[in-house]
Amino acid sequence: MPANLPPEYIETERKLKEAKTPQEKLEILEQLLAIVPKHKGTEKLQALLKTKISKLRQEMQRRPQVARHSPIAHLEKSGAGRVVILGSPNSGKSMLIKSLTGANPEVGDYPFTTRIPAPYMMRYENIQIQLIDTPPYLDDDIPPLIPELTRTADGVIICLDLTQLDEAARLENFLEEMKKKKVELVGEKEPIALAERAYKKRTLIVANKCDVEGSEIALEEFRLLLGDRLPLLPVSAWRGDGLSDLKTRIYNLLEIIRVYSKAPGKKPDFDEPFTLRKGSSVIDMARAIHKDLADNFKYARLWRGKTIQGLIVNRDHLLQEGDVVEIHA
Ligand SMILES: Nc1nc2c(ncn2[C@@H]2O[C@H](COP(=O)(O)OP(=O)(O)O)[C@@H](O)[C@H]2O)c(=O)[nH]1
Ligand SMILES: [Mg+2]
Repeated sequence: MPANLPPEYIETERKLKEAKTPQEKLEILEQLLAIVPKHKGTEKLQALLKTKISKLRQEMQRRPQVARHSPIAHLEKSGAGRVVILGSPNSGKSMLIKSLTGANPEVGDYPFTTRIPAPYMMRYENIQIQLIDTPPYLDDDIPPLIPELTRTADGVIICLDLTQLDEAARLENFLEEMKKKKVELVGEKEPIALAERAYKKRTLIVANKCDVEGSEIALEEFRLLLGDRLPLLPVSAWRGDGLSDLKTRIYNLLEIIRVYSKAPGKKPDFDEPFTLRKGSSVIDMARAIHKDLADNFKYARLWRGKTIQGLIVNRDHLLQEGDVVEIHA
């Protein structure tokens, strides 16, 4: 932190900690950027503020509008994406979240330990992904907040219990009920058009408790029933089997890429990726950094692996995971 910041800056920065809504936070960050003296010694700080502002804007745009009285209104989106964890009572949803995030949701051997949906953050390499623990679904009676919450998600995990043989049949029923409520849970192969994103959700089935004896037989039955409609991954939330693979699969559910921005003559910051939807182009990246950069875009330089080093590209050039982009405006 440069020592020569004006008192007004320090004062405003203090308010940042008390900001309650993302809107408030954004306003304070913009004030900070306006106040900070513009010289060489504060360049890093200015860049940091700009990154924070653009990330917050990105997140706010993604945040769905939910009625204030709704039981999911308190759940703010955060991180690179949101994945809801659904499942029947006692299937191990909370323990799975505990093992993936290191957080401490209540785990119990009685049903309905989790009564209201609760958010947790899972670190995946250099990003955070929000996981939401949910109350269980029942045979004929899906709590209305489940389809509502699922519509706000970027991906879905259904946690099945390998020690409960009726789980697969129950799942069939659940998928049908969700369809009636206008939410379709689909596998990796089914394409999702832009207009369908609100109700078609990429889904992964996790078959939990594979540490239990005889679970292979249950797994085979689940496989038979599901066919290849939805991917099925055996794990043990308790012992840890399959969890590192699961993290990668969760990242893939989001269908995003991580792209890094770079200033001319500087090194990119690989700790601060921008996350963009797959299929995004250079101009989407410019927009994510700052609206002005997109409005005044001239050209960009691209670094990709060992083969592409500073190639000049235009606004429509498609980006890939790991790309480094330097925007010139
Ligand atoms: N053997 C075994 N038990 C598990 C596993 N995951 C969860 N459990 C147990 O299943 C019960 C329900 O777990 P919980 O996470 O509260 O389920 P939830 O109701 O779906 O949130 C608890 O007694 C857990 O100890 C697992 O991978 N293996
Ligand atoms: Mg629970």
